[in-house]
Amino acid sequence: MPLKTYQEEFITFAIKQNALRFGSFTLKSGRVSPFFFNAGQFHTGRSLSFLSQCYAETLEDTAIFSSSAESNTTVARIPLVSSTATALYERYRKEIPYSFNRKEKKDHGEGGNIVGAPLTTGSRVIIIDDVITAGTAIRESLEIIKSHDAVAVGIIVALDRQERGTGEKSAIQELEQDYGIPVKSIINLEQIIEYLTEEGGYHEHLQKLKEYRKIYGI
Ligand code: OMP
Repeated sequence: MPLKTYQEEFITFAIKQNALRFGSFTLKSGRVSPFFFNAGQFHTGRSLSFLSQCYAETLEDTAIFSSSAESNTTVARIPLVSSTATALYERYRKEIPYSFNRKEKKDHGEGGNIVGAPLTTGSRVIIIDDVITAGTAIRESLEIIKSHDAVAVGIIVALDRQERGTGEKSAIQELEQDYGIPVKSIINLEQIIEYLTEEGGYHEHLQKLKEYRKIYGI
């Protein structure tokens, strides 16, 4: 599938912001990767606004919204959700409650570890996160949602690295199979490879990405 304009712009911008880097990086899974995506590099108002527009456009592109009630809540481990909820309203006039979980449970004030819209029994949740590699981080979010008796209806990440999960299938296929929900991404590794091929000047990186894909890809 050819890259959509926002996907091409996303890769260009991510490289410019140093969010998408090429080199040698040890991942959480222990795999040594020739590329790394660091969403923390979108750390200015302009770049965060751009990133959230891309999440919003990806969400709008999927069937997740149309198959769900208007009362979706978004949740993530980092406050990417607040900016995406803003972008969804500004661009599409969709008013979506959002929440995220803090790492440590607060034992004063209102207490608890969910900030923002409460996760109540039956609330429908879309997870927004940065990257899926083996799927461990996303599974933690899914467990949090389950522990509140809420229902995850979809997952959106910035980058799908298209790697194997714990078995022979991709991490995303495993998630879709285990939880029965769609997983979408702004971009994936295949699209980065396609972009780099077209841009030229990335010959060496391209070779390494393809070698890596042979070992850990699906
Ligand atoms: P999994 O839990 O294996 O799916 O890895 C995803 C997490 O790894 C992300 O939420 C990040 O914390 C981190 N990560 C990145 O941020 N960017 C990458 O390109 C790769 C990873 C990673 O360590 O796999």
